[in-house]
Amino acid sequence: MTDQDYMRRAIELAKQGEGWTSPNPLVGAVIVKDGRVIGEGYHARYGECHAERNALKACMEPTEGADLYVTLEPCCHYGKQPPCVEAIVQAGIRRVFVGSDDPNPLVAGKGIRYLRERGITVETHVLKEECDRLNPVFFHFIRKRTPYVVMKYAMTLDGKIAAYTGASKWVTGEEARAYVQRERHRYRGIMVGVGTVLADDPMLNCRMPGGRNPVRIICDTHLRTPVTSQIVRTAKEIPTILAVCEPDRNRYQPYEEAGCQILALPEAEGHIDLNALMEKLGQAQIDSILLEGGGTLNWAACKCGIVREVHAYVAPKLFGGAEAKTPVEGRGVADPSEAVLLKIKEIRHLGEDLLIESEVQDV
Ligand code: AOF
Ligand code: ZN
Repeated sequence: MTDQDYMRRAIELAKQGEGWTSPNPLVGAVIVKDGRVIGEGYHARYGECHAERNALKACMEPTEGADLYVTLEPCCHYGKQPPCVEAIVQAGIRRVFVGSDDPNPLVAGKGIRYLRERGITVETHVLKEECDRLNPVFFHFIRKRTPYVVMKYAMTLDGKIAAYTGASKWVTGEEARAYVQRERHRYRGIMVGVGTVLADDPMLNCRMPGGRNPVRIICDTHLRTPVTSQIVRTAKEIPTILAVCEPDRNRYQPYEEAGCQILALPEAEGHIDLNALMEKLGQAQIDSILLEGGGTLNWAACKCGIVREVHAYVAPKLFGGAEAKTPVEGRGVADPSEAVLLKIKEIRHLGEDLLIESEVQDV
């Protein structure tokens, strides 16, 4: 086994925390002595023990002289947990192999320095790119304090999200739809426009067994969400935020009684100021959002620059129709030179469909 193999194992462990650690990172750790793994751990849940301490606790034999492989720089601050670097020193670890740097200003290089000052050999950037891929959300949120927004849609090969009648069940197949449920578990929030609520009356919950429901966020400038909608009726069980520009507070009452939280926001170009909304959601510790449209909201989100990734599920079929809805509508750009530029990150096959994951290029 090489250093990379042990780090790969640490990455696999880190993924087991998916959906539960937010707004903290996914982290995995492996402890190796005399060429054998003697302890493994990962960060399982927000606020609980860090990966390094979990791996140390799992060791059934003395850790003196052992090596630690950890996907993120060990912390050196008192937060909800005591500093991992202290536990590492106390355990007599000889060498530490680190994947990602920790951009958290409380850590940022200080964890590595602390270890080196105490005579521990530290090797950094072991499988850095793979480790970094665990935590795009954490890296964004710790710096910006606004949610990492992933725009998601399912379309036909001719770019339609529904037939001209509005019927959209189904565009993609079963495997792709099951994958979407997994994605809903992974992100803290799910956001749609009121048009989607009026058209589909969706639940926007996570139907993956053992999954976690995202906080539902409805962009509803004029408060048009029906009180009888599934979303409002289940707002006591699943956190639900209605983002509005409606100034008449008397209209909030039935929604608030049903369990919804109303966020009143300034208006920008006839709809909710999405940047103001992101600030507020960040303050509520919502670090990531799956944006499930429709087209009007998707365009507004692209235009104001809050979208970080685009996940397009593409079904090998054609709907046709000049009136059939497309994923991103609004006004659009006037010229190809004004396009929102993306970089393809990954393409996967999900049954008969494709998932194309791309990142928005910073301009
Ligand atoms: C985690 N899990 O496995 C590691 C983390 O408030 P605390 O004490 O939980 O500290 C959170 C910070 O600790 C986090 O922002 C990151 O910088 C660092 N490392 N955090 O939640 C872990 N290793
Ligand atoms: Zn720690």
